[in-house]
Amino acid sequence: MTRPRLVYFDFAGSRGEECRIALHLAGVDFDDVRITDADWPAYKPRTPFGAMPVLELPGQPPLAESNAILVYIGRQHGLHPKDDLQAALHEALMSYAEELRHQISPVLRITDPAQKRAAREELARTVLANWGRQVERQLGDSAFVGGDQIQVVDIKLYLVVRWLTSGTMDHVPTSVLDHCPKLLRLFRQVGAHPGVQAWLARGQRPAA
Ligand SMILES: N[C@@H](CCC(=O)N[C@@H](CS)C(=O)NCC(=O)O)C(=O)O
Repeated sequence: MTRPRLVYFDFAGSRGEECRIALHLAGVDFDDVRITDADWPAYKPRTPFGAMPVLELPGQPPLAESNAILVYIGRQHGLHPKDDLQAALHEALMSYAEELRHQISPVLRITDPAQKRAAREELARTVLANWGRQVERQLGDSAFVGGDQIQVVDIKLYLVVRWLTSGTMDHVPTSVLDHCPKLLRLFRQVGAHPGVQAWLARGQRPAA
């Protein structure tokens, strides 16, 4: 291996996509390795914690956990605050985004149509609405969390907001974060960022 490899499912969303976008914005020449469902059981035991994304760096142990990967990329390439407290504040938001994903996952596994509808409507009304409200309280008037420069925290929030508001989660209305104008503005700013646009224009398989 001569250059970094970012390993994730062939899916243009969630934790893997946020790491790919961060690497792209950082200008890192990396191998975008897509693991198929068929190949996943063989690769899984080689990952640190049995999950992806994983960042493989030449001559180094594999790095797992999306937030650790994002912070590492951010620190190396000026996409994360240098000030320790500012960095910790960004990392708190990133952890809060991961907490949300862990709350959503069990609801997405419900298959019975009536139970699924009820659970997702309840999720939108309670967990998702509250998550947006709490994040909104942390945001200021600038385009991004840390001011007018995009950083890894913004990429993480962008992916989560895109997922929640995309309409791909049945019974979760696209208006679920309409009470969070600052968060929606950040989402639009990240989506309009030239580096993010350039990544999205590569024609990745669209996904929330
Ligand atoms: N906390 C981890 C969660 C990783 C995770 O759950 N990854 C999912 C994909 S988004 C996965 O690998 N699922 C397959 C499996 O667990 O077998 C992170 O932030 O990277």
